[in-house]
Amino acid sequence: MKIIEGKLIVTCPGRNFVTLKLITDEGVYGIGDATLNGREKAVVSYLEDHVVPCLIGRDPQQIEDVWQYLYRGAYWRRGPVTMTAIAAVDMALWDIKAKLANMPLYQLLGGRCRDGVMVYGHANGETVEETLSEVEKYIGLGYKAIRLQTGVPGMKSTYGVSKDKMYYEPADNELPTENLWSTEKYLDSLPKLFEKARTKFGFDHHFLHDVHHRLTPIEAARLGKSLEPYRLFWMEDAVVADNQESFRLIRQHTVTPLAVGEIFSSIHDCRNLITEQLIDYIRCTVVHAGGITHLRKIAALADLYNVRTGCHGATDLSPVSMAAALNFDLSIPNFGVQEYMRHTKETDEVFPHSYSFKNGYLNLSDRPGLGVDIDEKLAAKYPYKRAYLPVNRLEDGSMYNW
Ligand code: EZ4
Ligand code: CO
Repeated sequence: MKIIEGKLIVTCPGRNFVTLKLITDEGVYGIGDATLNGREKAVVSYLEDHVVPCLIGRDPQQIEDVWQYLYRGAYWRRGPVTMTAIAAVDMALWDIKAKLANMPLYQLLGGRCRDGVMVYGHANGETVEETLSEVEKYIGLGYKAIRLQTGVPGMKSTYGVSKDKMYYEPADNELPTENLWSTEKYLDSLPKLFEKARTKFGFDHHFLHDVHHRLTPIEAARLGKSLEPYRLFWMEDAVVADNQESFRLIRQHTVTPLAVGEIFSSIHDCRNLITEQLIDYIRCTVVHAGGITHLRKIAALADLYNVRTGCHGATDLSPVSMAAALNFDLSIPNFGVQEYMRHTKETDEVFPHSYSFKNGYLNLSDRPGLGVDIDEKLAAKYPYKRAYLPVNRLEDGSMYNW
């Protein structure tokens, strides 16, 4: 069996997505997500110009060997563009293998470890009251876990807090918009949100919060401590993890569980975080961390150190990534939670999929493969539109913490 074609499909049904379709000489094909928010075309070129030519004529069944060939063979290792490109190939190959086996992928990965995948949704509002009424909506929809974000009083806009609710999209402009940030105002206001949320809703639901890398280690330590009475499921991306040692300092001061990893592209980005038990949840995703093959290695390492997974799942991860993530989540022992932001109707139509939400859990049907497809004709109706994530500045105009 041979790979005879690799097609890149770029579409923007509300936001940009890049998809790789690998076609075999036997007619079976597989798809993989290759979306890297704000740097989409770099991955398109990496795949089209440098990877697809190396794949033509190769046996699509040799998933591990193809992975090693692309990772080691390039000489240049790691980095988000490379690892997203490898991830797309890897997803497409697993899709092909599971279709050949006539099984949903999670069966090939060892079968179900659980009945469904607990997901968390995003409740965000400009004020505490607005956030609380969003929490109420998510509870009404059956969610067991909810991420709470709220505007910082005195700040005009806050990253992670948007006007659109169910389909929140952070890449909001052709050039980066600029947000102002005040650590002092944030540290003062956030605990009040959780105090009110616990008073109103009690302790039956998991509450999460994303700091979006905006603090220094000692500030993060203080925040974790001040949130302890509200028993968060996790505090996410408290600091940038370029320096993995930063988490040691946070860990010394607080028992609020810590999650990080949505921007990591390799096991080496989190090796110390995991082996020194500095975090509780690792958030690497299938699309940005080298695909299912590499993510399974990260999860296996994490399992040895009581670290559970909590894969990134914002709207810039296409339904192809979501389907791949769910197959992974169902089949590993140390799954924790899966982020789930709903895609727009237009996106769901471009990517028909077999997963569905019920009572706080996502589940997959027994459709063979990843359980997701792409409607190329429909995709062609939505041309690429440049869109970037915002940047943050402190009130004096500088960019420092992040
Ligand atoms: O900033 O997906 O946990 N979710 C997040 C997201 C990310 C975007 C970046 O592409 O932090 O909002
Ligand atoms: Co995040």
